[in-house]
Amino acid sequence: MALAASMMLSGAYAQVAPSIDSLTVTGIQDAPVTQTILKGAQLNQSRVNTPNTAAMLLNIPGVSMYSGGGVSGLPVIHGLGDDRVATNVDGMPLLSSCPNHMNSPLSYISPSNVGSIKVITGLSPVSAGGDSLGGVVSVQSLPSVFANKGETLQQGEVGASYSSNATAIGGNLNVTAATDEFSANYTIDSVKAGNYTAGGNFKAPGNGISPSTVEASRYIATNQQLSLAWQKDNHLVEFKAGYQFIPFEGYANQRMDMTKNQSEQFNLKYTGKYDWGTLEAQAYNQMVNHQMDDNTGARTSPAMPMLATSSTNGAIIKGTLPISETQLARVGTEWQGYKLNDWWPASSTAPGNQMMGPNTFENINNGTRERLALFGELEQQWAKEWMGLAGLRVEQVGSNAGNVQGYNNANTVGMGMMSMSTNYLRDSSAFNAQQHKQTDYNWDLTALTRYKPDNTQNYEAGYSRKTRSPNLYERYSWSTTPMAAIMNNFVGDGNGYVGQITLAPEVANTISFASDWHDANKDVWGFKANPYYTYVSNYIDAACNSTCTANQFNVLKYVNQDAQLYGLDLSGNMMLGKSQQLGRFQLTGQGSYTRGQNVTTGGNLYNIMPLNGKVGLVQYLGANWTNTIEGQFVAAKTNLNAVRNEIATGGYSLYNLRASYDDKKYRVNLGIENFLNKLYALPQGGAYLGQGNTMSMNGVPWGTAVAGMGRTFYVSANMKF
Ligand SMILES: [Cu+2]
Repeated sequence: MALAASMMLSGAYAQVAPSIDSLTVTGIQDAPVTQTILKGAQLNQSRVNTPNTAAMLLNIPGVSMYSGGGVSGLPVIHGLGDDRVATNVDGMPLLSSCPNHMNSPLSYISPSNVGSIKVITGLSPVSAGGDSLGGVVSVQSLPSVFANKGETLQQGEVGASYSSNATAIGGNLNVTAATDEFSANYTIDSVKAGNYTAGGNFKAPGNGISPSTVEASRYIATNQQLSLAWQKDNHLVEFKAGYQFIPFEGYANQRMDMTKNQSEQFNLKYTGKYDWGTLEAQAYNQMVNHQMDDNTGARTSPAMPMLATSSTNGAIIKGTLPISETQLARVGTEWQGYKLNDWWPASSTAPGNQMMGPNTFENINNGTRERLALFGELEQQWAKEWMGLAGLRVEQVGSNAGNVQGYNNANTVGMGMMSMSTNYLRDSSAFNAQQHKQTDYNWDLTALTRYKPDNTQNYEAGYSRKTRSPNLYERYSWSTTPMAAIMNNFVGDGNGYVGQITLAPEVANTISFASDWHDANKDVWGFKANPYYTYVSNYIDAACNSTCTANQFNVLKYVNQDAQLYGLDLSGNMMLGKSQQLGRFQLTGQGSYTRGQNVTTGGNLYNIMPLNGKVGLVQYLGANWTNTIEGQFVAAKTNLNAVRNEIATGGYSLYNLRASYDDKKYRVNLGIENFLNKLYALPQGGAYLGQGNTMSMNGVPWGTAVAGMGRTFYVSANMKF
């Protein structure tokens, strides 16, 4: 890095011309009231002290995160998480290729390579994505930079970070060479951390190893990207090749750790501006090679290799057409073809162990999921203060999978008193006898209106219908034997899951009202409120598979039921005053309440973030310093999902201190998170399974939630050159 930096430093500073990456269309431009765009200084603040891109969204009201691995969070918006959120990176709606959803879409981009983040928490237009239920998370990598006409430029950025808890270290480098027409960029980001320690004494059952250590939380990850871009007049062509290598990532709420994840990505995009509007055309490919095992770290179960490979190919064509001064149309089509194999080779470490041999266990064999979508939407300015948006999206989702087999073609292993039932033959025969091919015809609709009487207030109200087809694991996981079923789990609750081929798509009907009040220049005060209600028909929840026991882990099956979610997001900021010596002071606050209920059973939905809020006091000192004292307050989680034996978590408050210096060339951040070293359980962190015999369904006692990180001191520095 130092060598590259010194080489680049010899290059002359050049003026950076803005790229036409963000081509805007003349005519009406109106953003959703619940849309948050993180860029510039705000984006830089959000990437401090995290290697996890999903965690960058946590200051947005209504957004929370299912945590698992250290770099692979899954965003949750208004109680709907994981596949239910339309998540894309540089326009690619990637999928998790793992029975535990370890390799989440946002794990393929490191925070240092994020150029901007757009999140819509409320009503989202159909053009923003399909095959999901509501919110949208759209992450763009750093935009291509071009030189001024007739000039060349070389520039870059180098950074390093350290966090005391878990001794997390990271480094990143970004170099660009460009002319006015051509731009080449390379980025690399590497992170490494040990197991973190909880605040206070985290006493997990059987934890004689090291109290307060959260086992299976260490990780090592590297993401690299090479970007080439060419622009001429009103045309921009971008090619991005990404490579990820994760040799290890622990999962404290799963029975397995990731022992390898390797991904190659290719993304080719064209953006052109024409007399009639803007054309975007994109094609992408991702190949994933994923491995897990459970005899790692503090786990005592025998080795059980689990492998998955996938390929994703996709194409998107979108047109934005200003029809008149007051009308704007968007039309587009999307295709995605996804292939998945998930198999578990016979385990060699337990000779004679017929539970796991002599065959290869086929979890998903030649799974395919193919989406084809068409959408059209119209924005119209009715009057100076009023605009309306209406859009329709139709989507066909076809899924299929081949026949399967268990570790052996029998229903029991062992003999006599030692005989144990696996039902491998019974379950695989029943699965193979069914028709596997399923085709869903889905349609989405968004209709809303916005009212902006003046430049201090903005309102939005409307309705959306969104549809998500079941993923391959929800449809094609087939084995009911606990040892196999517990490996199919992407909610981190410790239970085993069995799929159901005939599951219907989930349909969410949402009504939402959003308001935004602020002073005319948005620099003194602001206040936002967003109440919402969603009814989900055929919500994919879980039911007991055969017999279930309270306060234990059980085998469950996916079922269609009905659900409702409602809640309220509030956020605000206010300038408190300024002085010559102490700078300006701002008070910021946000709060979110979400309630999720299963209408069919009358119970609660799983993993709903309890009432929570943040209050911050921010000091802007001079042109470059920003200092923050923040309090984070979370209520106890008492609305628990009964069928999953969801573990209750207590209420807590955390306090953080942050300081950052940012000028054109240097950026330095330091601070202390959780400075009172509070011991707390993560409300959406799942059941603690980081140690012990995790291969046995109740080999680890039920009842401990994964603890959050204790006090950590962090420092990071970046330099542009
Ligand atoms: Cu995995």
